[in-house]
Amino acid sequence: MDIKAVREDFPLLKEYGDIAYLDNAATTQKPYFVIEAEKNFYERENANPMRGLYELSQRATDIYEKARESVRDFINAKSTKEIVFTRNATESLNLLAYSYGELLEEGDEIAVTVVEHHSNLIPWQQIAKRKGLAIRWIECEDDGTISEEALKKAISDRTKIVAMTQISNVLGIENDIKKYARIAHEAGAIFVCDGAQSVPHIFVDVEELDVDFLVFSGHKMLGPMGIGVLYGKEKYLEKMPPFLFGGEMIEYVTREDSTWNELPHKFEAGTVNAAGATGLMAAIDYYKRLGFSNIIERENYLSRFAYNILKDIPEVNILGSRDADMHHGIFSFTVDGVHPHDIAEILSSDGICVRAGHHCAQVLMQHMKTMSTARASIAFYNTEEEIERFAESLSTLRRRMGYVK
Ligand code: C6P
Repeated sequence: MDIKAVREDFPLLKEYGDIAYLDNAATTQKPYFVIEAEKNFYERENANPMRGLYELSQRATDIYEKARESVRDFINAKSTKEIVFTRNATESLNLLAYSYGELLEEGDEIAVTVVEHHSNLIPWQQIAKRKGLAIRWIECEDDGTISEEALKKAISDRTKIVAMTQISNVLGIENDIKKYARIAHEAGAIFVCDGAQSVPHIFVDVEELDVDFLVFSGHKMLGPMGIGVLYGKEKYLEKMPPFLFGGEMIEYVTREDSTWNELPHKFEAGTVNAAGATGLMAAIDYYKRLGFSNIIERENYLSRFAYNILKDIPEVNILGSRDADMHHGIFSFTVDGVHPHDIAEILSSDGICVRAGHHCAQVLMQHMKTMSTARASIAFYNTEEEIERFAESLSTLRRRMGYVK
């Protein structure tokens, strides 16, 4: 991959060539093609999709549905009926918890791991409170991985849902989703996969994994903010009640009652984000243009490169696995005696962008007996030079905070 040429595709990276953007797990930068696709929608296709009978509205509908097909193809879903557009992974999980939760009964159980992002936890907690369900915790190993034993321990004959992230946004570890979905199914539960950190970085094939639901966000995979995806098996989506009510999600309305539109429109109430969907389609096209396997290869290489430098800085403690390949470009770390917010601020003064805090994973922080960490996260467009600058800045950090060594 010609990284110099690739970086030319990203206006922000060109504009601010002197910053090292290492917060890709929070959101990625956007290539021209994505920005242009959104702009083009508003300049040439803009009308309310699915509403008008005139040609422009038809065009808006067509491009929106084309985007849905491109997402279907990207994750290998059977049908576009199984692709619901939302605002982001968070909204997808709220939809799911609210709607699938309606099908559950008092005493039913939901198993979640301690490494989950709040978005794959709080919606379940809330529905559990409302409906008298129980949350069961799937504990993790010291490196953040989930063992088969831990999963089996958390499952009972009352378990109806197992919710698990494929890649942790804090530790980068990957769970064996195919195996764990099978175990959930054997126990009679459905399996919900949080793909917010995996879909952008590894091949995710819903048929192969046999997950019942998968959620992800466009903005973490080069796409625009405000567009996300809920994939769900048709048989479950059919059974679920709508989450939001209003325009376009209905079939027929009388004074007394209403019936619902067919999938996926039943879950897309109100005017949709067609420009965002178009941008997401452009992001998927860009993945294909570069070759997803080339992207994965490059990210694995950079991940190993970063790990091997960071592990040799004595005052830096990397959380999670000691295996470079288990990080998927995500490194949470602490520096002896320096608060993570100070780490992020000093790095920022050197033009390096990392995140600091609890990363919306406070249960994991409690498990690791810490309040916060700093986190660097890599994308294929990062360079070796950026990672070296980051390491160099880190290794002078303690001295700049006033420590002698
Ligand atoms: N994690 C991070 O910096 P949204 O905000 O809806 O696009 O994605 C939510 C979400 C769900 N699951 C996982 C595993 C995630 O990492 C995220 C978002 C960002 O780690 C922002 S908190």
